[in-house]
Amino acid sequence: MPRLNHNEDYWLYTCAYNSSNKERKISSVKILDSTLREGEQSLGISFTKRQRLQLAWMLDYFGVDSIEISPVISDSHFESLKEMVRAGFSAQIISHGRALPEDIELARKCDAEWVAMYHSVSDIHLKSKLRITREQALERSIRAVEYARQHGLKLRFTVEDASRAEPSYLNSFITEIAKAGANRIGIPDTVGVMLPGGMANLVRLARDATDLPIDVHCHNDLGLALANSLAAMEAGADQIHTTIDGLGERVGIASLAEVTMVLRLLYGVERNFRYEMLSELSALVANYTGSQIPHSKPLVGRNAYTHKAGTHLSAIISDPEAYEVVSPREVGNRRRIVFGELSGKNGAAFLLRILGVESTSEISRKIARGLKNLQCGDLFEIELPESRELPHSMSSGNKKEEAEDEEQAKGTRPESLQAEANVEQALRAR
Ligand code: HCA
Ligand code: CU
Repeated sequence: MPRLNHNEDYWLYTCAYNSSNKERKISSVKILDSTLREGEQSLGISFTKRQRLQLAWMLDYFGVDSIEISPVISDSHFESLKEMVRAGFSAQIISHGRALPEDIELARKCDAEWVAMYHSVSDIHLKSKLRITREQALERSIRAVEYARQHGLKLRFTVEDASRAEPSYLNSFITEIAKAGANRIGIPDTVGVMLPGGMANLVRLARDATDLPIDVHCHNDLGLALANSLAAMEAGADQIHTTIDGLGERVGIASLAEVTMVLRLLYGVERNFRYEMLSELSALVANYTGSQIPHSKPLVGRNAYTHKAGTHLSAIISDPEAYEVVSPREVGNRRRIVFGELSGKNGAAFLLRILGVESTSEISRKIARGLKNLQCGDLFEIELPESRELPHSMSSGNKKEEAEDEEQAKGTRPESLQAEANVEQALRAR
């Protein structure tokens, strides 16, 4: 039967490769989930009040730091926010709206403590969407910030379309907004056009303008939302925006599952999230909206733990870690094995074994050949039970690094340092 014990030495070189270029060590980062705001901007996604509350309850239980919703959209959203505030969640409830007194008033009517307001700062938005000047945009924004502060609210100010804004205007806009009393600055890549390095530059620009904590909100138009969110975090953003399955306007933003698991696995950030709820959260959204979780979604999709090619099957059967970096159970997903044309001798042998049939190498070879000759592609799949634990962390950073430092000081674990030295040497030799 499968050997299911995790062997940390598998990850030594992965840790070493990943650690060599990190801009800074990350010890903690917050998650704001915007499924109920940005997520509802996805085509075909619209929740009832009851569904919003159930999702909020589950997101809170999962452990996100903040949950965002806009009371401006409809009465039902307004009522949802009201009830979410009343529910006394551990997560901060954020009332999202425009930088306008009337939107702030709605937040107040719901007794929200925190508002998020956004205003465009790029010339294209000012000209084509709002038809106002840069000066008018700043003036209007400062007025909204002061209004919220005068009414005792805490606030995040998001500089919409920052990734297309003129830098000196962006810098002075953020400086003035901070002076006016904002508590956080949100840096979005509204149209998803930043490269990771570009996103880091934007965050640095914001940090030059203010000491306020920074949120990052990356759209996925070119498939870079996750990479850009991480780059922004490495450059100093302390809160990442996510949605379940990366839902959102057009093709959405970074996904909750991917961001939280990368933080744990590759950065060693231990946040005690209930990762095992990730698949259930996806399934709930799919169920509420009648849509399907895309099969190819990392971690929560049906294909995330489906193994097919013969060489993969034989490896998975003897040790799942050969092709899985997080066990399916850890994210509430299931492992599946596909039998058919590509199963090969080892797959055939495994099939016979689970059917209780004694097999020889000759028989399994014949079955493998028979499956191939059928030319029917995939014939059927089965779920394969598993009981493997998630590796503590594949990161050489933070806690793990401290532990290793301690062990190193005691002279007991030089392997990871040796691995890093090997990687650095190989890189230098190029
Ligand atoms: C929008 C804009 C926004 C705001 C992000 C934020 C964006 O959908 O209206 O408030 O952090 O992507 O810029 O979602
Ligand atoms: Cu957005």
